[in-house]
Amino acid sequence: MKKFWRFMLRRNLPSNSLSGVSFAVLGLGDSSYPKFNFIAKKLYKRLVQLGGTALQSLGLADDQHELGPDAVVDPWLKQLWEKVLKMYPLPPGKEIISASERPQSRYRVKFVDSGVQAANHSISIEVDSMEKQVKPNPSPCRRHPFCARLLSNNRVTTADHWQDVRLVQFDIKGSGMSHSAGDVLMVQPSNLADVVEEFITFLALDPNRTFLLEQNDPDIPLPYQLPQPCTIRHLVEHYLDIQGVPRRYFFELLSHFTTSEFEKEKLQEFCSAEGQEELYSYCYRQKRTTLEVLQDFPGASANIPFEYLFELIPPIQPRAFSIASSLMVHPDEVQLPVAVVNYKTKLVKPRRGLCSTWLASLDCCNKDLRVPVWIKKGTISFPKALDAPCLMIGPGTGCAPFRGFIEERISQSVGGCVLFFGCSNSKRDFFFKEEWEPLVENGKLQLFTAFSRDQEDKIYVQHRLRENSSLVWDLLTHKQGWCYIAGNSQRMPTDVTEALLEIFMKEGAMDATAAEEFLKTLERTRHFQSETWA
Ligand code: 2AM
Repeated sequence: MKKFWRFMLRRNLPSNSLSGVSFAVLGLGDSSYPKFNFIAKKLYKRLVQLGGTALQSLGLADDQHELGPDAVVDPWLKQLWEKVLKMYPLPPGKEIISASERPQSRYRVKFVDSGVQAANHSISIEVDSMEKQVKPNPSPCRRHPFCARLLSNNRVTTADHWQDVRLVQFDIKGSGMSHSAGDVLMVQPSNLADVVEEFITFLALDPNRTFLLEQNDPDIPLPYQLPQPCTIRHLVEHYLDIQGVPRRYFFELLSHFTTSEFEKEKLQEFCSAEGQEELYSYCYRQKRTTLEVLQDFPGASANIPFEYLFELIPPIQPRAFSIASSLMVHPDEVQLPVAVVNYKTKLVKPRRGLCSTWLASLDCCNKDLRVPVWIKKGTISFPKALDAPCLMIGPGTGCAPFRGFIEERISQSVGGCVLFFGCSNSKRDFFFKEEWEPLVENGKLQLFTAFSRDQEDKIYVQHRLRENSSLVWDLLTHKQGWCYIAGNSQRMPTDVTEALLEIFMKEGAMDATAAEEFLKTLERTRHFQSETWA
C-alpha cells in the first residue's frame, strides 16, 4: 500500500493520468478513531484529482455501526455489481452463482495419523520448530516471529481494583530485534486452554489426530502459520479464532451444514437483509463467540466437514501493544502494560479479551513457554533533538509509549518530559508511581495526575491540562515543544483535543478557526501526534 500511495502522490503525474479509468473506493473504518476512514477519503480524492471516474460515491463502512460494517458494505457492493454488470454484461447463458450453493473449501485434509510424527504435542516442541524457522531470518516478522520467553506478567493494580492490569515482560535476547520509544510489539496469541477443551469436546474432535493440508486451488497458498503435518490440538489452540465474534458469512456457510429445518431457517434469516437487526441482537450486541454460536446450532455443528473449519473460522490475528520500556534501561527486554479485557454483557459468561487474558494466564515459571512476537514501527515518533520539550498525555495504559520515552531521556540525562497521566485511584491503579515520583522529586519529570474516581466528580487529564493552560501554551509555542496523546480511542482523544483547542483560544487569544488552524499546523509538522486504540 505504501508503495502504491507513494506512486499516487508523485507530483509529476499529469492531472489526466487516470482519464478513462473507472474506480470505486470502499473504506473499512472505525469511527471511534479521530480520523475515520482517512485513507479511503484521501485515496478517493486523489483518484478524482488524477482524472479517474468514480463509479459511485465513496463507501465509508464503520465498525461502530450497530449492525456492523456490513450495513454499509452490502448496499455499496450491490450497487457496484449492478454498475459493473451493466458495463460488462455476462456472456449469454452465464449467470451469477447464487449464494444458496455451498462453496468449495480452499483446502483438502488428509489424515496421516499412522506412522507420521505429530508436529507438536507440547508447547516446547512447537517452540523448537518455530525457532528453527526464525534462525535464518535476521528480523522477526509476522511470518517468522521470535519466540520470546515470558519473564513476568505481574498484576500492577491492587487486588481490590476493578481492573486487572499486568506488566508483561519478555526476554528478547538473541532475537536481533531492537526498538525505540513509540514502537509497537506485535503478539501472536493462542486460545485459552479451557476454550480449546470446550471446542474440541463439543465438536467431538480427537485432538491427537494429525493431518496434512493440501491446496484445492493452486492460487490459494496453504496457511503459513501451520506446521505440516499438524495436530488438531495445535490447529484449535494456535490457529482458529474460536473466541472471536463471527462475521455474517459464518452464518451463511453454517446454514449449509445443518439438518434441522429450524436451524436452517434461523441461519438464513441472519444472512438476509431483513434479518440484520435480529443478527445484531443475537450476536453482535452480546459479543457472542464462534464457539457459543456453534453450541446454539448443534445440528449444523455436528455436520461440519473438517476442512470447512478453515472456511468458517478465521485465523487468530496478532495484537499490537505500545512498548513501555527502553533498551537503554532494560536491555534485551520488552515491557508492556496490558489491561486484561473482561466485561459483562447480557450473556452469563463474561467476555474476555483473547490476547490480554491469554497473556495473564501464562505461567512464567514454565521455562519452555514462548510467545511469538515481532516489532513494528509505531505511528508515534519522538523528536530527535534531545532538548526538545515533550508534552505527553496518556491516561491508563496510554502512558506506555511515554514511559519508554521517559526512560530513554532519563538514561541520557536529559529532561524536558511533561506527562499528564490519569487513572481511577491514586492507590489502586497508579502503576508507575514508584518509578515516576522519585523522578519528579529530582526535577527530571514534570508530572500531572488526574485520579478520576478519588472524589465525587470525575477529574480527567483534560481538566489538568486546562488548569495548566499557560504551561501548555508556553511549551507548544515559545519552546517549540511536541505534543502527544495516547490511549483508549473511545472519547478521550476527542475530549483532550477539545481542551487543547480551548487552551489555544484562551492563551493565544484566537478564535475557534485560528485554534483549529494552529492545531493543524502542529499536526503537519508532527508536533502533534496521537496513537489511540479501541
Ligand atoms: P473513568 O474510567 O473513571 O471514567 C484511564 O482509563 C483513565 O482515563 C481513567 O481514570 C478513566 O476514567 C479516564 N477516562 C475515561 N474517559 C475519559 C475521557 N473521555 N477523557 C479522559 N480520560 C478519561
